[in-house]
Amino acid sequence: MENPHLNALDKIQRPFLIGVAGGTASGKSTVCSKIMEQLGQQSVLEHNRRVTIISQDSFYRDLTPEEHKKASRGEYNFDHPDAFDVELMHKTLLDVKAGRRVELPTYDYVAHKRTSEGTTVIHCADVVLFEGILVFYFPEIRDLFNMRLFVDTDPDTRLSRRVLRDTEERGRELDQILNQYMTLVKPAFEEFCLPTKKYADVIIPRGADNVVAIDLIVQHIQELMRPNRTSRRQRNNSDSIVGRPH
Ligand code: UZR
Ligand code: MG
Repeated sequence: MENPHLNALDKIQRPFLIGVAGGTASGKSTVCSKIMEQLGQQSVLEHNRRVTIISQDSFYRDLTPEEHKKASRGEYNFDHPDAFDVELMHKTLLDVKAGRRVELPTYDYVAHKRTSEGTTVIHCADVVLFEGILVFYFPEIRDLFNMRLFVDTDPDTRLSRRVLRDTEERGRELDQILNQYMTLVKPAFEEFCLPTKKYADVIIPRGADNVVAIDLIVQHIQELMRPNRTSRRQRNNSDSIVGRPH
């Protein structure tokens, strides 16, 4: 049977780039997966996929031996803007916007470095979601987005998720996780991530649990992608408060 979403997606001229920011363990990846799923894309093979997700985590810099020692003691600040390879991130997103195929480095959270296992190839898509703690921090990257979402989940919920994730998936000890959270993660969130909430077009309280917000966002994306649509501005003769199609 024909997928109506695919038909709508067929008509988009260039990638519609959506930035998804929010604190650690706020549910950014889950929100992205749900948006993708609701656009009817989750089951499509990567190279045919019209909606794709890129994570800012792919752009963590390789650490110097000195920084690596700090990281093993839990003292390296991965939540600071300097931890990212901004140049590569910018270049990759420009390539994405230009509809080119890009290769993402693979990052290993246990070894804290890019793996030698190779890159992940991302093919040109119609909608690209770029998620990460600091995706609105760098002006040259922030300006590339057609729509900006901020996932706003309570800090206690985020901390409890972060503890579970770091112990289960990243092989870390509880005392190290909590110490790192209090000394690095939380202060960096307050200094660098939280102030970028003001750049969001839509703030999503309760993250991925917020089915109404996700539904509205998906409807809006579908509306923007509808072939021959009349713009909201033309219909209402007023500016739209969500999204800035350009
Ligand atoms: P999300 N991070 C690691 O734990 N290890 C690394 O090698 C690289 C990053 C963490 C980082 C940040 N902080 O809080 C989090 N630390 O990944 C961002 N410490 O990812 O948004 O999925 O929580
Ligand atoms: Mg994540």
